[in-house]
Amino acid sequence: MERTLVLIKPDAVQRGLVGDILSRLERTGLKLVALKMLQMDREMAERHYAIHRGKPFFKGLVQFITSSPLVAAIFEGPMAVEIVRKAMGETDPARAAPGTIRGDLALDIGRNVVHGSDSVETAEQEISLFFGPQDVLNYERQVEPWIIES
Ligand code: D4T
Repeated sequence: MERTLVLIKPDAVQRGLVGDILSRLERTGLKLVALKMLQMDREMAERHYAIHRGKPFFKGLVQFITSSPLVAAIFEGPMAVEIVRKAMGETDPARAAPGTIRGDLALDIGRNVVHGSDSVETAEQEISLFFGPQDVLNYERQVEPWIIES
């Protein structure tokens, strides 16, 4: 069982795409186990994107990700990391296949609507930046329709 961190980035929140993106991810069959809306500050953004420190796009990336609220989520399930990466499509929307989140919705590489962890190890670190253990909820996913007994 894997968990992965998803960020629905500020451009997607501003464009009203949160529901669409969450829906696409839910339809992969992965289970949503944590969800929150927040605005990242510079320190948090620099930690999240530490691997890109020193790259030419780092400053713009931090500015963008802190510019307005985003939505953070954890999806859980077998191969969650790979399934989310496939659903997102390539980093550069120009290269992302139609049918993927970025292929259908993103405008350019700097505003590519969504983030997903790139490995199980990275996911663990990224999740701990956004969520505490108490934020991750445990429930059985019902595949049958709900029957409410009166
Ligand atoms: P994230 O981390 O946002 O899920 O994106 P990816 O995992 O798909 O891609 P990444 O880590 O290589 O890039 C992180 C982030 O930086 C932006 N970026 C990237 C950019 O603005 N210019 C660039 O040239 C690159 C490579 C987009 C995503």
